[in-house]
Amino acid sequence: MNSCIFCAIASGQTGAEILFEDEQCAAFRDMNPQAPTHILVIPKRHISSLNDLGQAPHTLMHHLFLTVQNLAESLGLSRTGYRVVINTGADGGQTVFHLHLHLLGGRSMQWPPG
Ligand code: DGP
Repeated sequence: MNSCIFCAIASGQTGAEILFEDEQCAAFRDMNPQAPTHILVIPKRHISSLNDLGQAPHTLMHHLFLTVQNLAESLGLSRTGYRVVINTGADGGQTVFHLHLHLLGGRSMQWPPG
C-alpha cells in the first residue's frame, strides 16, 4: 500500500531502527516510546488491523508472537515481564492502520489501561 508508513519501513524506503527482520516480519523501535523498551513488530505484507486477519496465512500471528517472545528474551525482559498490545480501530487507540504488536517493557505496567 503506497501511503502506509509501516509498509515504507518494512520495505526500507523509510528509516527506522530495525532490531530484527525476516521474510515475514520486521521489528523496530517505536518513535514515541511509552516504556523504556517499546518495540513494534509488524508483518511485511499490508494488513490494516486485527479486523483483517482473515486475509493472512494462519501461521502469521504465531510467527509475530514468537518474534515478540524472542525479542523479549534477547532484551532481558522475560524474567521481569512485559506487555504485548494490539490496538484495534478508533476505540482501541489505533493510529497506524497496518497491523502491529507493541512490545512494552522495562517498567511496571498498570491495569486497567487508561
Ligand atoms: P497505534 O496507536 O497502536 O496505531 O500505534 C502506532 C505507533 O506507531 C505509535 O506508538 C507511534 C508509532 N509510529 C508511528 N509512525 C512511526 C514511524 O514513522 N516510525 C516509528 N518508529 N514509529 C512510528
